[in-house]
Amino acid sequence: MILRCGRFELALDRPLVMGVLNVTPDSFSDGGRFLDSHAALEHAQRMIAEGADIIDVGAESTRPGAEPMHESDEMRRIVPLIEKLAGAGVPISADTRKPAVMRAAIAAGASMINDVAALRADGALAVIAAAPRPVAVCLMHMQGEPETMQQHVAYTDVLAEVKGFLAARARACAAAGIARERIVLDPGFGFGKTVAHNLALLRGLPAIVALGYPVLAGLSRKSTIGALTGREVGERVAGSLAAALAAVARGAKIVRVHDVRETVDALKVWSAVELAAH
Ligand code: 9MG
Repeated sequence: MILRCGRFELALDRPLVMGVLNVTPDSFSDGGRFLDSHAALEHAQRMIAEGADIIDVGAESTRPGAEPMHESDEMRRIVPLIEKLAGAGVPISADTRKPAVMRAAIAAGASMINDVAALRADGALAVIAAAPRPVAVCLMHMQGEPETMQQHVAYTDVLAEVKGFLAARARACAAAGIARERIVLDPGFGFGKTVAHNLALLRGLPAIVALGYPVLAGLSRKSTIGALTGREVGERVAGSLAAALAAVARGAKIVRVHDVRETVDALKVWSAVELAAH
């Protein structure tokens, strides 16, 4: 299995690490430490040196309770950063829900769009279909909107509903002319889900993997890890590593993480045990 990611072609014969670069003032997990663009660049370069395969740059917070950000503010924060990182040697992903920001990010050199709204915004599918390069797209499941998503969480069968949604969004991409080698699916841990829902999705991940697309899992430092360990955000590395390994053991091909060095080491050991014989 390969992922077409702009000018990159990523082999998915081992799990890949996507390093998180938040340039938002209120990111729940790094407290907006990388608002300053020099610090953000340094952090990205550190994550690449530590072995990150992809860097995901985002400005709009999507943590529970977060309000939407104005399009021009979002562009101002991420586009210059993507321009500076585009030659860094790994694909740069733009974490955005807005079609105009997607278009600007691609023009600035982004190789992937990470959309927590799975290209449901008006015009989003068209932007990806018309991109000048075959940028990859991560289609994530989210129930509700970040501002209120943890207030009214309701599923009859969370795994079946998330799987059905992701299959439908992949079909929408196919209908828009987006090749399947450009698509990544993501159950959206923590996005309109309780701890029990997140655990059910993690246990049931093979059912989503069975759709035939690479699956991305993002559990790093999330509140589910806090609930299971009793740890504050900055102390969730060990819990996040266990969650990442549980995800790749169930077929996830990409893990989205804050702690790149630790995750790369954990995956090296996991891969040596699990993949060497194949
Ligand atoms: C932006 N963002 C925050 N959490 C995420 C997750 O779990 N997956 C993806 N694709 N993006 C996320």
